[in-house]
Amino acid sequence: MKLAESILKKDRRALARLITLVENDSKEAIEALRILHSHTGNAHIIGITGPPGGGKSTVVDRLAKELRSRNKTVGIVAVDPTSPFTGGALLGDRIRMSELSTDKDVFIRSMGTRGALGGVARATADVVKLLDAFGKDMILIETVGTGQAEVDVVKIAHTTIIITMPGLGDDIQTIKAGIMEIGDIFVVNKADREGTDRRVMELEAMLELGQMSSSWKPPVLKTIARDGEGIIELLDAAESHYKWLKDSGLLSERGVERSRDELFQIIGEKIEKAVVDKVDRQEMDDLSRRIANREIDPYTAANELLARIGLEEKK
Ligand SMILES: Nc1nc2c(ncn2[C@@H]2O[C@H](COP(=O)(O)OP(=O)(O)O)[C@@H](O)[C@H]2O)c(=O)[nH]1
Ligand SMILES: [Mg+2]
Repeated sequence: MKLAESILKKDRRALARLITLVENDSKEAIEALRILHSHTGNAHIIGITGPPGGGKSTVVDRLAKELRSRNKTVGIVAVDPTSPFTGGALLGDRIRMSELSTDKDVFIRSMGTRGALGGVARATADVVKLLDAFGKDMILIETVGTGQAEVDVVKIAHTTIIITMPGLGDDIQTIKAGIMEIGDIFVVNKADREGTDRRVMELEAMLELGQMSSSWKPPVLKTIARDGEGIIELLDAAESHYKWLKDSGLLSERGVERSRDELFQIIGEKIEKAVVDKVDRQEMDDLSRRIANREIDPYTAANELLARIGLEEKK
């Protein structure tokens, strides 16, 4: 209770401590999240993804500065589920070098896969909730756009920004394969380099082929994040997207969908835990072996286990 109250009183150290508890899946964290739930739902959550080295961290740093000049408070979560050696500088390092590091209205947290027991997407979602309850106006999540874990991370966001750059012929393929569908705004960063306009045209052509059903047409913007160019337009586009989500009713619709997913995830975890508490490891292994040996089918086996907690399906 004390920690949740401290969050509402904007105690930054309590926030940092609670985030660690969330990452470790502790009981105290759940208790705090329970209390804080009614204080969430006010932040605009932005996911920023794309291939390593494209300039995500630089864009995040610039966006945060622009937000501060608009008097908005900022939370930043940097997620790297893959490896620390993905090319670009670690966000923490980049921010530490910038004037944001001393701004008490910018809260920065890096997350790895280690410690995230329920999966990195789940831990990130809870950390974002804490930042939301704390009262951050905008929350920026940076993650490398390469795999399913990262796509799951980005799904937490209201607005997804895909960052790419000119050159590197292959990475447009990577974007196409994985994350093209989830982009609300596309950015060609490093617009100081040759090939920028071609990359913009490629993206626009790909977008023409895709999502025709939505009334939101993802814009393709050019930035030179290193020099802060195009950042105002990018932030304006993100805010237009959020407004569109609200006006179209999609924001609340997606909120309900997300809550349903969360509800079933919690229920699933609770049932699993209840079963695991009742059945010892040896028995679980034996049952799994019998399924593998085709001595019993998994439906019957599951029903046997569910019977131990009174949830078996009656014939
Ligand atoms: N030429 C140029 N370099 C940039 C620009 N933005 C970022 N960079 C550089 O690109 C490298 C990778 O940037 P970073 O933000 O760490 O990329 P990330 O891996 O996507 O987070 C760094 O050396 C940046 O200084 C830009 O607009 N133009
Ligand atoms: Mg980065």
